[in-house]
Amino acid sequence: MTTPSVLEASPALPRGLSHEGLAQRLYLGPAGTLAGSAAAAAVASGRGWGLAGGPLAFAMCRLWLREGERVFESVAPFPEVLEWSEAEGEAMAVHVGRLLRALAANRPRFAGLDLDRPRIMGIVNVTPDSFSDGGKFFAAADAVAHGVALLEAGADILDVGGESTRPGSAPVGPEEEMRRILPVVRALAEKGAVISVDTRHAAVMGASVEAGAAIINDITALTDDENALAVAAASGAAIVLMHMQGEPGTMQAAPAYRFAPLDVYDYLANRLAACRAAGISADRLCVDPGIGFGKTVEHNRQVMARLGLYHSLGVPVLLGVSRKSFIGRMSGGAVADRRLSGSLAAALAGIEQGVQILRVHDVAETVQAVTIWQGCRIPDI
Ligand code: 7PM
Repeated sequence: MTTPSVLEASPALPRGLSHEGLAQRLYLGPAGTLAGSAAAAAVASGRGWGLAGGPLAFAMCRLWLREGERVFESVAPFPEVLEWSEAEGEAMAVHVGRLLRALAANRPRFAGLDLDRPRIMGIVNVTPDSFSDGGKFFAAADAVAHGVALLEAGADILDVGGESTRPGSAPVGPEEEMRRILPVVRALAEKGAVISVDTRHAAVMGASVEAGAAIINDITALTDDENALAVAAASGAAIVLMHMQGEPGTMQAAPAYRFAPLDVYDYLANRLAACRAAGISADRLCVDPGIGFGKTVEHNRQVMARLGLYHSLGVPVLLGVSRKSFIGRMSGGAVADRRLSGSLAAALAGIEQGVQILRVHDVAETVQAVTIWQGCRIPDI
């Protein structure tokens, strides 16, 4: 097993640590999830809490504490966590209470969708390989047809993107991006689909929402374009804030973290705070740990194994693992079009940890996998 040297498994909760800023270095998540009648029994007996208002519950907590460059990782039942936090002082008790409430609280509808069951976001790429007008026209028509097929396969959301974020790729300007995606957004929105737009450009965000998009999905979490925060706020749309370290062109060169799961958490917490300060209400926000964006295989694995942590941010969690290179690297080098089974396995690992939205290429296959997972784990819904 490759445990990072910064991480120390702590058999007992560390005691007597109280000093300035301690609460801000304490993180909380569920230690695994219960489902179906086990979840119901745990909640009814007071031994467990519902997770994010969904059908899963948790009966034990995971706890992380940053201590300089080290991270203590522990697991404890609720009463012990509560007793521990009170013994550590008022600030810690308040902090732990806040995190526990955020973990458990009902999530309101996101872009009009109930999050009482996992939602599937299908990927619609509009990236013409021809620069003739004919090529662009056919790219739009193909993208609309693909979007319609994904809706028929059971997609709840269509994520329309016109800029390739492939590592090493040249950025696309906002005008070209709008020429590519606006006809597609308009056509699919007219069919009643919930449209998300994968862009980091403020002008594209504004025009896409005008054209009917309900969600802005920004891999830079509204940091790349100086107008993005204001435009997104004024648009009224729902927003996905994704974590990325570095820039698509160079992000895989040398990703480095103190401890990736917590560094990603801190980044997302800061971006949520920036959005709230810009007047965006919490019910419009969603977070995404950004698997593959400035992360080594080991960083991706560390984050994937701790997805429950992000529920303590109090908003829905979106996960994008579909066909990503870590799946190839973890399975003997499978190329992108041979990563379906690994993608489904990673998606279910997310569902097991209460992720509310999955961003995928293979909608029909993912719907089947999630349906069967639910039928076996939560037979009563
Ligand atoms: C090349 C590299 C092509 C990476 C495509 C990609 C995500 C996203 C993308 C994600 C959210 C891909 C990515 N990935 N938006 N946009 N979350 N919110 O594999 O994981 O689709 S582009």
